[in-house]
Amino acid sequence: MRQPFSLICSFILSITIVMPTVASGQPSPIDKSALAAEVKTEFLHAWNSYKTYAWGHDGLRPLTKTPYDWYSSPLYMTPLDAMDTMILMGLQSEADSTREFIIRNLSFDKDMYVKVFEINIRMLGGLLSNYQLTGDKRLLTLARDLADRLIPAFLSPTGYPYVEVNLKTKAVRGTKTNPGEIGTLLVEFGTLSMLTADAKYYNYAKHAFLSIFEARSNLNLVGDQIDCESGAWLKTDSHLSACIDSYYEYMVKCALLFGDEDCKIMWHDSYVAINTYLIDTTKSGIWYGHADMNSGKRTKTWFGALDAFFPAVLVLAGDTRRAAELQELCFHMWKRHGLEPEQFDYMKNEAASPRFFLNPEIMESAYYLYRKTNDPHYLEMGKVFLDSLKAYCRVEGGYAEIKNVITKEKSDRMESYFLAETLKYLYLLFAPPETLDFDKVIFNTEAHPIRRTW
Ligand code: DMJ
Repeated sequence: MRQPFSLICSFILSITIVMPTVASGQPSPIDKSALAAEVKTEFLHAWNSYKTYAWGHDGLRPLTKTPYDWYSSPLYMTPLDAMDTMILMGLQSEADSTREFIIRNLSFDKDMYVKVFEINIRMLGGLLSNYQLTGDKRLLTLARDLADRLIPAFLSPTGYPYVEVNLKTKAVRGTKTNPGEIGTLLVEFGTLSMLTADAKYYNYAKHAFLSIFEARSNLNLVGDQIDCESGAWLKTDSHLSACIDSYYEYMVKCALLFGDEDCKIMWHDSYVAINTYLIDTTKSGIWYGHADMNSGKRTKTWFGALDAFFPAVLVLAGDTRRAAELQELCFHMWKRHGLEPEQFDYMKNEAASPRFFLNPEIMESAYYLYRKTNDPHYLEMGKVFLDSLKAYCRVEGGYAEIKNVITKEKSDRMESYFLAETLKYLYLLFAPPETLDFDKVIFNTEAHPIRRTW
């Protein structure tokens, strides 16, 4: 087993400057309990829409009011992903009946290929978190069964998991992977090891994580596509966005959750590289852009909805000042079009990819910053996010993604993470702090809180 947990508060890196708590001293004009109740109402709108139009399936298409499944047979992704949000919101009987449904119906004994990354963060993370919240051992049994079926994915020549694995036959496919998919397994697999006293889960995920870190360039950067059989980099663009984002997130989180010293070192080296090559000081502020992993040359002046996870990670890593500065830029990106785009060109001050997938990251960062600083500014920010979501994404059949943040044209999908993450973080931002002890949990990248009970 790994080293004992080291003090969360002591995880402040030498290169960071910690900002003192900054409460304005002025009474907040924001009515937190009314806003928490409003978020809960919106959660129920989305959840009841799923129940009415898509029950028994993975997700809801809110415009046509029809269900969708990821694979040939449903894995009940929305109910499993949403269950711990219900618990935190005090929707106990809803959570209990959802849990019974999952336990009675969910089986992983299915001859179908699934995406290792997505199934890990949504389903394994959801099962573990709900096990910890309820003590229902049947959830841990399901979690272990799922992890055992995912393990064949790790049996590549490099130790990087294949993209997909067949849950029944153990066959694998998909060799083009990325640091995000390789490095976002240890919170869940490591937790399973701790809860079952079986080190193999930790070891597979840790080996993959260390191996991809070892494939970094001389500049300590990673690219955004790599072959899991040859180990060759296929794309060398380096950034904080999709395909890399949670690779960095899990360095910090695993250092805190498991006291893993390797993860702490990986983060330290990576953060220096990020602040050397990705950081971009512009007239509008200090952004993080794209650079080539080998030359360090700027490739794009893009930052996007997914990159907005980074302030939250910086709060955890102890760099609250940088987190607060970056969150202001994220907020600017949101306000520019009234919703944040998938990609924002910060030099042109406009959307580079105008889609919006109901993403949670910017709310997650607002929540972390509010818990850390107690500054009501983050509550005001949260209210803007909630108002925009209601104005542009709410439809009769739930909440819809947006094709174009400029025209606000909608698209027919509501991902399970809208219930697992987006509305959870918004709720936690406004809810009383005792709803969840922020200092005692680590959220996986799908917002499933994990408590260090070992
Ligand atoms: C979620 O599935 C997870 O947060 C993941 O890490 C990347 N982002 C999506 C939602 O934006």
